Amino acid sequence: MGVGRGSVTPTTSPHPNATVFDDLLHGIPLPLWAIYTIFASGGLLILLCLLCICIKCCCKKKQKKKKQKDQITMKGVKGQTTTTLVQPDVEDVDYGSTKQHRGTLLYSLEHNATKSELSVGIKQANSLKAVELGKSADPYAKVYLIPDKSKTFETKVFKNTLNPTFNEMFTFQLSKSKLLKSTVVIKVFDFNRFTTHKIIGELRVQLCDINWNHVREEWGDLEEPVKFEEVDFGEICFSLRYVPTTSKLTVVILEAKNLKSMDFGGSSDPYVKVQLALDKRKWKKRKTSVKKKTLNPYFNESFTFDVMFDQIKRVNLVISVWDYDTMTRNDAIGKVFLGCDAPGNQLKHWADMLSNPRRPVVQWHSLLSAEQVNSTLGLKKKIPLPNAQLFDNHFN
Ligand SMILES: *[C@@H]1O[C@H](CO)[C@@H](O)[C@H](O)[C@H]1NC(C)=O
Ligand SMILES: *[C@@H]1O[C@H](CO)[C@@H](O)[C@H](O)[C@H]1NC(C)=O
Ligand SMILES: *[C@@H]1O[C@H](CO)[C@@H](O)[C@H](O)[C@H]1NC(C)=O
Ligand SMILES: [Ca+2]
Repeated sequence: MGVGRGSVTPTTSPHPNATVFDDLLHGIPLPLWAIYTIFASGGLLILLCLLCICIKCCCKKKQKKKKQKDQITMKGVKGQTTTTLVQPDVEDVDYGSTKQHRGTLLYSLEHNATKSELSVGIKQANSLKAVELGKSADPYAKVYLIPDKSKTFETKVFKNTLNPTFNEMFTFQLSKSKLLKSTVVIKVFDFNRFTTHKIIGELRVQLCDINWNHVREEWGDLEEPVKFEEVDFGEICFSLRYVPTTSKLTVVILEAKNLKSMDFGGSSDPYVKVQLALDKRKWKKRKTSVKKKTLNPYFNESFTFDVMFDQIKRVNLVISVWDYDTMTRNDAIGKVFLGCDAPGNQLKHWADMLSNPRRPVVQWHSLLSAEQVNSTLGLKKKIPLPNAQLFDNHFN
């Protein structure tokens, strides 16, 4: 066997025109191994080129796909595409999903059958979504039951966090039979002094599915809120101002919106009562004018009360919206109360007023049912005064 030829031929001879090829090769004034090497490198080069082209093509395809996906999600966010127009392939499903992460909530549920009491614990939330501009939120949670929505509770407001620790417990009176037909609704909102509070997400737990032998405590995902069940009694905006040196408490009733309609024809004739209680006894009372046939009245009416500095901590301010009726008794549309023992948002407004003396502090409030506020507040009869005349002169 020759050194050059013998060792190379076996690997290249499968060529059908081997003899012609061999003759050709012999005509070239180069050693055989060099020619084979040249051909081999040429082949390798071509292969490499082909590979490059292939990869490039694939990349372009992928980029195109990605672009398409970006467009889909952006359109989805704006709500301009219907899902029927978009048929994602299997690998796209996760990417193109419009389901947004709103955060998780740790809650607990417990029912005491002897006392007919349902306790709902709102423990903490994690990785809440920032729904307003900026990267944070001022979250608080609201909890109520459906179908009986007569009672709504609120946690305190937490400033500037997406991971609040609420640790609050709320109790509903509920028999076992009603329990099985009820659903707990927990909503997490982002507090905002000047507008309606944006909802971050909500959690619904059907109570028929639960084993009541144990306390249930678990994390749940906050979901997109159910639209049709929003605002119950309406919202009201007012400002509070306390000047300790002059002992003046000023309440400006600004406006209300989305009030519940109380009259035929889907409207109401709202007016607002501003009431003060001292040590849970009815004390002073004023009211705004009546706005005819509207669910979004604008008042801008101011009321000033004398409240001594040593009394301000024992005072409750009750704001109630009523529907004026000519023929029948006026009905309460909704109520809120403020004071040092008030819940959530209402306590916040009161505390902000006290910590900013002389400055008016404006805030929106969701109205609650009159029954709930009556029973939580538990006001007693009017303060008996030895001299009614003196009372009138002094305070009105
Ligand atoms: C229910 O409440 C009653 C009265 O307070 C108490 O004695 C009982 O232990 C409670 N039951 C449960 C399961 O917690
Ligand atoms: C609200 O009332 C105040 C005092 O009466 C007045 O100065 C102000 O201009 C009113 N605001 C509006 C928007 O009407
Ligand atoms: C709430 O209490 C007020 C006065 O205490 C009473 O006039 C009103 O009827 C009560 N409203 C309801 C719905 O219980
Ligand atoms: Ca009316």
